[in-house]
Amino acid sequence: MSVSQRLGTVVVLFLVAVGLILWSVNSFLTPGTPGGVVNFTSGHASGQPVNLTVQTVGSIGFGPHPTWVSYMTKDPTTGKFIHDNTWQLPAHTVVNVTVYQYDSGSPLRNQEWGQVQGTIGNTATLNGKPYSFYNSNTGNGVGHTFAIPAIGVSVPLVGVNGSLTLCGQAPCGTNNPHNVITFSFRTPGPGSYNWQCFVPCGLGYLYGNGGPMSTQNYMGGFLEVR
Ligand SMILES: [Cu+2]
Repeated sequence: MSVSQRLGTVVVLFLVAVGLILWSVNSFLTPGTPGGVVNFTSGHASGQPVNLTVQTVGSIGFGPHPTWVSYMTKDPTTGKFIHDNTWQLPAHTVVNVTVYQYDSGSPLRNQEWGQVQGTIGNTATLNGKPYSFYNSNTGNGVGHTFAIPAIGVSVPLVGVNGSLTLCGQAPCGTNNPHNVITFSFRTPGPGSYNWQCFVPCGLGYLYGNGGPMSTQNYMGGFLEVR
């Protein structure tokens, strides 16, 4: 190999190394695409509640991260579940939430997350039965939580039996094992508020808090209150 060939190889290897470093720094710093906004304000009559239906899936099955856990939102116009988890909502309005929970669960690291908090009546229903606390050391544990920290909302989403064949391709249909959780909360005044899951459900990431837990539109999104 001539000197210029060797030099060429070194330069190429150097550029590849720089490229890899830039790529990993960039992917570490980029929180991901925020996802689209689902509009619940158009045609909303003042004083009427808003119905928000979501599903939580153990693996989304499509997109750049098909193995990641995710929320999906039911588009109020088309009735289809879509991967857009930022919601435009009217201010000072009751939101009736229905969660179709398709993921398995486990004991919570923090039992506080087993408490239903900040909802109307500090209560929720699990498959039709009211509950205000779920002991995640029993049954199938808790899969995810739904929380809006700014207004103190936190609801444990009880897991399904992990030994069953679970839905691995969103949107999931109700023929798959699931739990139905309902609760209501009141939106605050106009502003942007984040919602998120607090269960470290990012399997395979540091302490479970990376990947879908730290990427917008998987285990979190925003309420754009108007
Ligand atoms: Cu989660």
